[in-house]
Amino acid sequence: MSSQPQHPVRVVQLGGLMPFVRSWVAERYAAPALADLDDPAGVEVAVVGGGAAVGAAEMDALPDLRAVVNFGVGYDNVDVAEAARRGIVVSNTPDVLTDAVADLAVLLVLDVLRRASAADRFVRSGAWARGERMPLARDVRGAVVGVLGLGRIGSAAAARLEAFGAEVHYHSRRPRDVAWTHHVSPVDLARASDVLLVLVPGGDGTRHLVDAEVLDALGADGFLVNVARGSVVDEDALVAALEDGRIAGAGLDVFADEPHVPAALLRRDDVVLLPHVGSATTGTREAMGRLVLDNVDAFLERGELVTPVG
Ligand code: NAP
Ligand code: 8YV
Repeated sequence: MSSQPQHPVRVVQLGGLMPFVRSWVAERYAAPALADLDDPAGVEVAVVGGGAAVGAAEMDALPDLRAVVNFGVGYDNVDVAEAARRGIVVSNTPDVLTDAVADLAVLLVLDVLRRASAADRFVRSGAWARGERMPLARDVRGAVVGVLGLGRIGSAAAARLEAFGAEVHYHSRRPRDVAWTHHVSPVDLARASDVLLVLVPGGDGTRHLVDAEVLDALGADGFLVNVARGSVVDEDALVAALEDGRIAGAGLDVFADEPHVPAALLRRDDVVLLPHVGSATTGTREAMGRLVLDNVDAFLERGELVTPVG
């Protein structure tokens, strides 16, 4: 028997939505997964999660599609230009996750400087009990943190880090009206930084913005922290820089080919590796889910999105 609801289907689910979001969307709109859709006619809204790609092929499969509602502030998974050509609007989930992601960015900056994860491994391995000593770490106070992408999350992370006594520098294409020091390029920012904190959007415009030249400018005492998208960092260049001792270490929440992490990184004690958990708290993910529903409701009722991109 078909799982198809009896009334016209106006909303479908695409990609790796979290189970509770799947339930919310399924209950509220009787929205099936795309794979379970018998007839695409009349489907106006696609709710997408988990960074699942929405490009021409997905749009071709849904000829009446008018809105893509993305679970996540980053929407590099959606071909926005192709959507615009077809008159399809796109929304994301800004602001509601800013604090959680900024907290995680700070956590990684503190971890690479103070070596908390490495120290945890040190204790668990029995090294402490054997009388070995942890190497000394670095102070956060006085460290220059260079924020690459001073947007919502970058600004929130910068304010937190300032409270820890770090000195904030940044690069965004347009200087902001802030007291922090602006640099005209990622290389200039990296040269001035002890920690380069990456918080630009992903996508074609920022692909490998952090390349070998930027990593060399960061230098042998510098750390890279990436909470943005794996595509922003040239991962091969990062591995080479770590292996050659041309940078001191890295804290990474995102990777080029998630969930795959290069084996060369898994072996290293000078990197902190997290499984893309920037927004992964119950409260934040529920707030993102509610904003997704608000966007779908607004589109179905009035043809508008609450948080359109662009
Ligand atoms: P946002 O407010 O749009 O901030 C992005 C900033 O990047 C802006 O200040 C923008 O300033 C700058 N920027 C864009 N392109 C740039 C370029 N080519 N060179 C230099 N700067 C550039 O976005 P947000 O809400 O802070 O989110 C930032 C990103 O974080 C998201 O897009 C997403 O990829 C990532 N994120 C990750 C997680 C996670 O779980 N790890 C969670 C949430 C978000 P200008 O336009 O002036 O350059
Ligand atoms: C989510 C994110 O993990 O919002 C973003 O851009 O990267 C994270 O909050 C992801 O979008 C979940 O699909």
